[in-house]
Order: sequence, then structure tokens, then C-alpha cells
Amino acid sequence: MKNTVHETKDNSLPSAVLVAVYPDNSHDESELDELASLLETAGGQAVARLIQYRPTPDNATYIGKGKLDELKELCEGSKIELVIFDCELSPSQIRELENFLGDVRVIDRTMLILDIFAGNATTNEGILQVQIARLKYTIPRLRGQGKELSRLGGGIGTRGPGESKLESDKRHIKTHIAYLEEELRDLEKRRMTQRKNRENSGVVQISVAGYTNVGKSTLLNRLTGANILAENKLFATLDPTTRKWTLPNAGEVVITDTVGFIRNLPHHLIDAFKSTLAEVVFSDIILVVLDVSSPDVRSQYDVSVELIHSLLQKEGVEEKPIIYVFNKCDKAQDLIYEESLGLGTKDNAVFISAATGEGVDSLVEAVERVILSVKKETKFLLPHSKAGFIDTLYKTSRVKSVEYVDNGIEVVAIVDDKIRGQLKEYINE
Ligand SMILES: Nc1nc2c(ncn2[C@@H]2O[C@H](COP(=O)(O)OP(=O)(O)OP(=O)(O)O)[C@@H](O)[C@H]2O)c(=O)[nH]1
Ligand SMILES: [Mg+2]
Repeated sequence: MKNTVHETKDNSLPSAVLVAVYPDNSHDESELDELASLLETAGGQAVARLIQYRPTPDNATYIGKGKLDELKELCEGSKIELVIFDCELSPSQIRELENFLGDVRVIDRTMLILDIFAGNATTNEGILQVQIARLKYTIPRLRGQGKELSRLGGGIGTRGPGESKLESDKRHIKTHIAYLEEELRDLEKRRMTQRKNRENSGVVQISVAGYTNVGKSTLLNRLTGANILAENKLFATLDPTTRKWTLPNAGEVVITDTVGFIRNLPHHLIDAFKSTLAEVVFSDIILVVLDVSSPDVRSQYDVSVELIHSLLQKEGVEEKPIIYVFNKCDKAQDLIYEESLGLGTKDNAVFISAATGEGVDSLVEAVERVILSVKKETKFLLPHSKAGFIDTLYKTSRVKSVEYVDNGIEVVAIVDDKIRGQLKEYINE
């Protein structure tokens, strides 16, 4: 038996037991550690863990009868308010479990993540995305019960309304979802227009993606002096932020911070956040950030690569240049560092610390290498009336020379295909 009741218990925070089922005892507890961090981010505390080893979860109550008795005892003994299962429970499992456990709220990992998202969304788009995901998740789980249905402290585990109104409430929620989706579509259109404008400007677009809490926002702040909230919490960033970043040789680019990934990201969230995640798909270069101080760097890598590939596939995009940014080198442990070395190749991986700035030069070089690999030195002859294009060239490319000649302005610059396309009538080679 593995019940770890932590000694430090803060009475002002809601207490929870974390529950998991593993097929055998070879499973490590990193997933439960992550669940504990999620709970902490949501404003709760894990005071105990209950793990059952069995080949498959129980259909009715997820854990078996004996474990269930143990859980009940634990809840009563330690004044537990919340039990969190590290999985997605079916509506009937939640019902069975709550009926058995009495005055304890039962939620699953998805519900916990949805709650965190609800607390962290700040823009209209983010708020709508989360509302839709939560409502869709809630509908099948709505049930009538005489229980007090207020939110638990810290906002974890909301429950629906009472039985008598159940069916009409479900209908009402569906209408509400349709309304929210309509509003979200308007905002998505706006985001698409902004993206198109950026694309048409010919400026290279870079996105920063990766597992939650690996240091994406810290990196963007380091590179651009942006002032994005970066903190030791999961899903601190939900809304993409775009900033200009000026590179020494390749000129000005734009770089966008994005919502973090997590293993088994609830599909309601992927659907709801698809326009936000599209920032990754439509960028020219993707920086995938990983945390080399975490023993989970391998699974961070797997989750990130898989999610990015499925996003690209969904949009029919074949391939994108990716640079793997192994971050937090300042506190990396040797073994994990070694393992990370095996994940990238020499050409597409850099090791940095966004916190101290160490290695950031190598990232700049790697990004420039990708940009300049698709850029070519090109000579333009611009008519005097089109002198404004020189400004575009300075912003997006490295301008090598500008010479005023009789029939116009001769500019030699290192430009990519986009700019060459835009200015093709002035190419003079
Ligand atoms: N030691 C160390 N800590 C870092 C480094 N980069 C980021 N951190 C810390 O890691 C935590 C998470 O950083 P964020 O930049 O918020 O991470 P994120 O990937 O944007 O996280 P989400 O937006 O929540 O997905 C913060 O406490 C940072 O101070 C680093 O290079 N070294
Ligand atoms: Mg962030």
C-alpha cells in the first residue's frame, strides 16, 4: 500500500487525495507529481496518494471495492474535500464514486485542467474557448442531486444544477454553446485576418511551442524584452502574444508565445483552442522548448512532437523547420542532459538558459541559419516612386548596399522567397 499522507497541511487550502490505477508497480509516479502540480496551480493541496495496481480499471468505480473502502476511510480520517482521479472518468463512475464516498467531491484530471484554464484565460477569445470546452465537458456529467452545488474553494470541481431542471438545463446549455461558438468564430476570423496581414508583410513568423512550464514565456521575454507573465505555474499563458524580434543578420521577425501542451490534453481543449494552436501551424519556424532540468524531458519531447505533427497534418501542412530548444540548462542534471542530447540532432538542437541568457546566442544562430537557408542575395532596381520598399527590405532582410542610379535605386539584399515574390518585377539580375 502506498498512501503518502504529507505532513505539511495548510488548513486554508482544500485538501485532496490523488488516485491512480497502474497495471503494475513498475510505473513511476511522475504523472501523479504532475497531477499534484496541476492541483497546486488550481489552488488546492494533495495530502495523500492512493495507487492501485490492477490490469484494467474497474468499470463501475475505476478502483476496486477494497481500495474504495480504503479511500473512504482516508477521506473521513483526513478531512478530505476532493478526490482527483488521474484519468477521464465516465459520468456514471463519478456518480457511483460520489454516492459511495458521501460528502466528498470527485473530479478527474480533465476537469482539473479545465478549471485551471478557466482561471487563467484573460482575452475574450481565451475566455470563450474555455467556456465552450467546459460546457461541452459538463453536459453529459450533469446530474440531479440534492447536494449543495456551490464551487469548492479554489474553484475546483464545479457541479451542475438539480435534477428537476436537468433536461431543460441541458437544452439551455446546448443553445448557449451554439451562441458562444458563433462569437468565437467572429474572433477567429479576426485572428485569421491578422495572420494573413502578417504573412503578406513578408516578415518571417516564429512560434514558441512546448510543454507547459518549460520556460516559453521566459524565452520570449529574454529575446524581445516583452513583458509576458512567466511563473512557476502550469498554463500561465493561454493567449498567444506576438512580438517583434530583431535578429543581427536576418532582420526583423515576429515571434509568438503559445499555450502549453500537456500529455493527454483533453480533446475538448484541443478543439476549443484550435485557432490559438494554429499560430504554430502557420508560422515559418517552430521553436519547441523543452525543460532539461525535468526528469520528464523525454515525454515532453514525445508529447510536443506528436501534437505538432497532428496539428500540421490537420491543416495539410507537410513539414516545418523545427528547432529544439533545451532550456533551463542552469539547473540541468547530468543524466537528463545526456538523454536530451540524444533527442535532437546537432543541427536542430540548442541548449540554453532563458533565465540567465546562457546559450541564447546559439539559438539566434540556429534561427538565422534556417532563415538564411531560404534567403538569397538579390539585386533590385526600384523606381524612385517605389523608394518605400527600401524600408520593407531593411525590416525583413539584410540590406547589403543601396545605390542611387539614373533610372532608380539599386538595392542588394539577402531576401527570402516571400519578399522575392512581392518585389519580383523589380528584380534586376
Ligand atoms: N532555472 C531556470 N528556470 C527557468 C528558466 N526558464 C524559465 N524558468 C522558470 O520556469 C517557470 C516557468 O516559466 P514560464 O516562462 O512561465 O513557462 P511557460 O512555458 O511559458 O509556461 P506556461 O505558459 O505555463 O505553459 C518560471 O518559474 C520561470 O522562472 C531557466 O532557463 N532556468
Ligand atoms: Mg507561458
